[in-house]
This record gives sequence, structure tokens and C-alpha cells, in this order.
Amino acid sequence: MAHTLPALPYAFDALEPHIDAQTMQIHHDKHHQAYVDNLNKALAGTEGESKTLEELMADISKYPMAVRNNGGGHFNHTLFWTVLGPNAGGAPTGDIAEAINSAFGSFDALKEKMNTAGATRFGSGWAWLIVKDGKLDVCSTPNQDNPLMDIAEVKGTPILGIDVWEHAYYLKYQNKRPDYLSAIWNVINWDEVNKRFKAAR
Ligand code: MN3
Repeated sequence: MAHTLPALPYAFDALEPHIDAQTMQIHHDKHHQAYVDNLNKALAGTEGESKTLEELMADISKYPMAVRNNGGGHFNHTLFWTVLGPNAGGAPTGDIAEAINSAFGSFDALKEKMNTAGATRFGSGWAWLIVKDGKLDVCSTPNQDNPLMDIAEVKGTPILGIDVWEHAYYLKYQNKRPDYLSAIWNVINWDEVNKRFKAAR
């Protein structure tokens, strides 16, 4: 089954001024499309062709690096677009708000933990809020790895992911990754994070 690029669920400029339209367009139409195309190429004619993305992640150590990098890239970005949104951001609501307070003490403490995870990830990677054994935790992964992969240092179900590759922020924030990390909280779609939290528990 060939993998396809999901449509961005909002306009390229919907996350302005926090994430600029040009970054969104290149990120979705060029970077994510390339992960999809290269994943399909890497899987062509192999048994992995019949697997879902989640099945690939769970057994990723058995696949070539091209499947790990591009399958991870496809999974991570598919999640990323949905946990961002216009008219979003601010303090979390619903069950996730309560779970964040009980796991981290406060929303500010979670933000600090996520921003530190993202800022200290050397080179390219992701910061994650995950559900692990029914509880929330924060971790980060290098490159396009994610916490669903069998090779992940910290495993769990990702419910919020923040892309800290330079392609996610460089046009607007240049080298200032921490500024991008502060701004992104203005566009977090808590309804979607809640949905993923409920499903993961
Ligand atoms: Mn990216």
C-alpha cells in the first residue's frame, strides 16, 4: 500500500505570525512529500509494503535505514500538522490539563521541560509528550526517530510532537531555536492532543 501525503488541515498562513506561511509550505509540500516518496521507494517490492506505518515503527530495527528515516519522517509530520492549528494555543483544556498538572505540577513546568528537551537535542530531532504506562512523560529523539520505534531510548505513545529540525523554523527564527519553541505554544491544538491522550490511555 503506497503511502500518501495528507493534506494540511488549514491554510499555509493559518499559523502566522508564530509560524510563517513560507515555512509551512516548504515544510509540508517539499519536506514531508519527500519523506513519503522516499518511504514508498524504500518499501517497493518488500514485505514492508503491506505494513501500516504503526507496524513499521514497532519493528523498525528490522528495516533499512531509509525506512526508519522516511517512515519516521512521514509518521512524525502527519502527527505534527494535526497538533498545530489556528485559533489554538494557550493553556490546555480538558482531561489533558488535569493530567499535565498531576504529572508535571503545572503547564508552565511542562512547557519548560518540552522546551529544554527540544533546545538540548543536538542537531535535528523532535521533542515529545508521550503516554507511557498510562502516564505522561517528556522525551526527545534524534533525526526522524520517534517513541513508537522499537529502537527508541524512551518508548511510549506520542500525543504531541515538536519538530526541532532547522527546516521547521529557520526562515523566521534563524538560529534562535528557543524563540521558535516559545512561540509554538501559541498554536498547539489541545483538542487534538486530548483526542490522542484519550486514545493512548
Ligand atoms: Mn520537519
